[in-house]
Amino acid sequence: MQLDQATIDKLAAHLETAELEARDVLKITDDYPHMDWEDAYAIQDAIRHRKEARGQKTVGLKAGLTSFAKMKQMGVESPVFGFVSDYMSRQDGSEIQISELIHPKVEAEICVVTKAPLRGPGCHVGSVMAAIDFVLPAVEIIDSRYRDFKFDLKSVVADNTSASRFVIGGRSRDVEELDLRTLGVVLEKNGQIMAMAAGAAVLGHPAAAVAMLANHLGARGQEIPAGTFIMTGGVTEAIPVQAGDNIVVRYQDLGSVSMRFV
Ligand code: 0L1
Ligand code: MG
Repeated sequence: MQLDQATIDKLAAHLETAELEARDVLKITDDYPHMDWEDAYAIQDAIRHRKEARGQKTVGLKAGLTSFAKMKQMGVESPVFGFVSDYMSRQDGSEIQISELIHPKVEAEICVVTKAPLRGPGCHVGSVMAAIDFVLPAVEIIDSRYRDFKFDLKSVVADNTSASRFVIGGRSRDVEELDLRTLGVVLEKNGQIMAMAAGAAVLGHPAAAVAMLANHLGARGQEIPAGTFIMTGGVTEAIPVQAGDNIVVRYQDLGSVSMRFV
């Protein structure tokens, strides 16, 4: 690690305050160019501890930048991992307040809930498939705290991978009933198709994102507990939204998820 605990805590407070006040900031590597991956995840952990200390529950884990479309859109080459909190959750079909956010974008995600713990190293698609309880669709609303979504990977990890809101909808299905690779997804904004993809857009198989997450946590002495909700990452590029926009995402075999931005 390159940063001391006081700096980690200061940067966590800086980024979380930007999130809660819906105010953009410059990427933190501008001031801390030597920070390393451990520092970045330590800042994210400190943000999580701040939320949990206030009584906000961590209700899921997320993989981000797992599709080639998203990597290309953001000019990066590897996935990142974060968490979602209870206050970020919104009901299917609900209104989402734009004034609480900076410059939100929506992502269509295939999500899973586990029924057995997963601990890396060595997790692979097979071990993940055996540990999935059920599959369900969600839309993630990302909202980087960095001005104009301009960041590098360490800055974005520190910023909890732009986590902001999420909407679970549709219907859950047993994983045996689905082919996660060919599962089609169509994202519409105001009735117009904006993007479409299949599950294989996520690292060849959405379960591969969960395996990467388990191996990432394993390297840090942690595991994915049974009963964890995991967002595997946007299947398409992220779509910007503004007040008045209606989003509907249709998932093959999993129903749809919708929301309106106000
Ligand atoms: O969930 C995601 O894919 C977001 C990863 C962070 C980068 C971004 O804000 O696009
Ligand atoms: Mg995402």
